[in-house]
Amino acid sequence: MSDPAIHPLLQADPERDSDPQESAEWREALASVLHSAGPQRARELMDLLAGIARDPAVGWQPALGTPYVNTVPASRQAPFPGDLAIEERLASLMRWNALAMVVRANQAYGELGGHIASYASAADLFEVGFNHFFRAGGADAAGGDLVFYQPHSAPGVYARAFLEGRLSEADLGSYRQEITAPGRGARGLSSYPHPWLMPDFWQFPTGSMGLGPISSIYQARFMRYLQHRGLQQTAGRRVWGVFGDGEMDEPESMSALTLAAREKLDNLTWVINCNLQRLDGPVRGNGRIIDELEALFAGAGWRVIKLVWGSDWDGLFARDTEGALARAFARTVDGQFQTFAAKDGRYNREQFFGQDPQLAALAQGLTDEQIDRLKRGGHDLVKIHAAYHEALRTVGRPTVILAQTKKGYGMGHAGQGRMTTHQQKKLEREDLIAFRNRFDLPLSDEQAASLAFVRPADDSPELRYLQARRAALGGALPARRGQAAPVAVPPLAAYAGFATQADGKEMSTTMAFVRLLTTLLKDAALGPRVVPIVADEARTFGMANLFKQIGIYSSAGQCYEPEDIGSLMSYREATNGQILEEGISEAGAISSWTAAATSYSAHGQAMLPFYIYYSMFGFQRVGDLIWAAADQRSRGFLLGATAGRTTLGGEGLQHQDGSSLLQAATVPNCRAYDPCFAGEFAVILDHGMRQMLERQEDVFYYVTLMNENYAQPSLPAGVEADVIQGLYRYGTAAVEAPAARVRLLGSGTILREVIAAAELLARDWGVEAEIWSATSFAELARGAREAERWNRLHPEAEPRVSHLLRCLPGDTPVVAASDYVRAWPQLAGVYLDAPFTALGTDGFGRSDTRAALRGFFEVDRQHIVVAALDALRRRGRIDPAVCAQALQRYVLAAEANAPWSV
Ligand SMILES: Cc1ncc(C[n+]2csc(CCOP(=O)(O)OP(=O)(O)O)c2C)c(N)n1
Repeated sequence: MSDPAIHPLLQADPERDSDPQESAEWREALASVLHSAGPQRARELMDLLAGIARDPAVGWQPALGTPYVNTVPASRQAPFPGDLAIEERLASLMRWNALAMVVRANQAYGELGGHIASYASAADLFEVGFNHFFRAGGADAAGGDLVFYQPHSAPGVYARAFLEGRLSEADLGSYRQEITAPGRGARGLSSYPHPWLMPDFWQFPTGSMGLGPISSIYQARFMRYLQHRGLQQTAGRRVWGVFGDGEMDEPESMSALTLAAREKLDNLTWVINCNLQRLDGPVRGNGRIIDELEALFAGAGWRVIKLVWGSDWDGLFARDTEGALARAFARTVDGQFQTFAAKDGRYNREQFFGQDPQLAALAQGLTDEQIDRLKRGGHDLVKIHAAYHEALRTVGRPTVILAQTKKGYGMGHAGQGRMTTHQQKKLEREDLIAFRNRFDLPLSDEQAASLAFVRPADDSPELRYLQARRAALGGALPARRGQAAPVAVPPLAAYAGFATQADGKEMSTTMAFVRLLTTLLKDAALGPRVVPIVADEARTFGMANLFKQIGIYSSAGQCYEPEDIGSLMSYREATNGQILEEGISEAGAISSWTAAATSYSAHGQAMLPFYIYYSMFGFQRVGDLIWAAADQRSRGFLLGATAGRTTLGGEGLQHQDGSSLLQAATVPNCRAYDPCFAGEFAVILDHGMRQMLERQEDVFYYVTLMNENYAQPSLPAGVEADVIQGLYRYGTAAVEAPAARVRLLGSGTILREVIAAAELLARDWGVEAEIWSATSFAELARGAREAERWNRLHPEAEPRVSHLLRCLPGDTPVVAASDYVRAWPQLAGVYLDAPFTALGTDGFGRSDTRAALRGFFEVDRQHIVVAALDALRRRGRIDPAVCAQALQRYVLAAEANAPWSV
């Protein structure tokens, strides 16, 4: 047999062998097939036997694991095409500069933080990618690979950009100092990948563990979507993700693995940096994370390539005819492997190779120093290249490379394999000099101790090599583009007349949305760019007719006759289908949305995604993914349907949302609206589309939609700009010689209660009420706080008046009511000069009718009247007796407990 990796497989486990003689015969038979006919024939026979053995009578289940050795054996390894010596020197320089920037920043300001050990373990994995695999799009940034970088390795990526001449020494000296850097003429380097903070550099924000992995899967799938829909040629481009082994514990990391396999995403390659440690300690101290991940990924349908041992081990494996190494690995858990990483060669000789005589014999002839330097797979450029090369040849499946590394590699006693290494950011003089020696860096003792950055001359062999490699791969990475060709938006009047001039027609705002969407889909320019996304709720929102009309995207087309084939709304899957139906995965749906919403940047192709979902399962459920989408400068619409705590009558406390708008308001580039009427919605949609597609502003919209049917009035003329600013005057319930005046604000469905309350105030109490539709308390607050700040900074200038105060000047009491918590209207209320009362749905939801719920939460018309009268009483504008009468009249017995009490 020529293939050393096969030997250990052929050894029987003596402890579990009930008939060693028979086992030996089978083993030899297989060995003989391998010798004479080769591995392909061996696989055929194994398939045959496995088929028989899976018969229930035998009950055999294949183990998903393979021995703890490299999947690509030395004999089948692709030759390394680069200059190994130069690449190793370059990697050493990057390790040093990355370390120096973190240590320097922390010497200057101990509070800045930063990480050395993660990149120290990942440097070689990155470098092989950069030198041989990660393709940039060149001038056409849309053409390259998409690479997700492990966030804590950002210093290494900066260190490379420094050698490439993309960042200066002053920039490296401004790591984690984005605010003060420009004052020094430098560019601040963000802690982790942030497209918002470094917009021409980072593409994908990966700092929150788990979000990079799931996003990368949906990015790879979205590339296929673009291709299948005929929008862009994406074949040949890949998505790479370099992630941590600890990060794989995040539910998001794992939740879409089967989707990637189902969709046959062979354009996706993950490299998992298995340094066996996370922040606190070992990822699986008592097990082996590589084995666990192998079973997980293999079970999910991925190609798994284990990259466990470096080339130095090849000779040991070749000599190990008895399989002693494989057996020793099988006995060794990660906690112990970590200790081996932290200890020196002598310890490893005694404790690992000293386990049995066969192992000891293998180590004979190796010095302690050589044992110390035995590389793990993820530190061997040749082996890494072989694994990546193999991944690229995989057809029909995504690939994961499980690369074993040492955390803090090369940090010596100061960090390698240490429990505390993740947060290590200070190194003593001796440690720095030891690092210099370890990587043979061209630095004097003093230069090492003073953390001098190293950059060879531009015409040095190293830098010429570095630049040539990147030039061959299309240019520098990471690189992000911020613009795409604009897309024309049809005029509002052309498609939204039914909403803006509704003239009392009954419909819900959800129905209005679906009708608007359906029309936009037919627009020649915009239509193909629209990406409707649902998480198994299209029927809930009345979108089932779109199934047939535009089809559900499926890379496999439709391999069955749908049960409802004759129907107008037949469930139609198609390769060029337009709807992304993500099933019950909000995390998946929002990741799809983000991929479409950033297509203008990642693919130079602007798209317009609409993800419609139960509003409760958005910001609350996947808020961190939305935050990442915001950081990624997404453009698109999120639609919180069945919104509000009292519009979704019977559903109760898990479905009824009273806070999504508030959460949306905390996202800087999110525009959050709560329209009551279809016409308002249409205006917001029009404005948003123009802002994102024509003016290319990096904002996205969160808009609530209701499923309650009611009469839709026509939009008053000329209020469009006010709708966008968050407030317009809907009307006044006029009274001749009023007893007092009040202003009522309503948002979403509760505006209708406000309108009714104004009529009651006029009819029953002689109070005149202005009615204001508050389409967005968040936008009102945005305008108000900007004016407030400007005025504070310009005390002697003519003061600016916000839209809020222009609409609501003076001290007429204001009462605002919504289907959300009081904090939503209070966002704006604090900027008023007038007394302000907020009504809302604070507390847990309940199941009951809408009317009962609105009464319970005290946001119905009667409670609004009482609140308005009370506001007037507090200002001495009406008699307290009037309030008491009102309570009696509307039978509003004071409840013992407030609705929010628990
Ligand atoms: C959602 C989230 N939770 C926690 C953290 C804090 N955190 C940062 S790195 C890290 C450990 C990472 O371990 P691993 O993925 O194994 O990567 P390594 O640094 O070991 O290469 C943790 C817990 C985070 N960034 N995001």
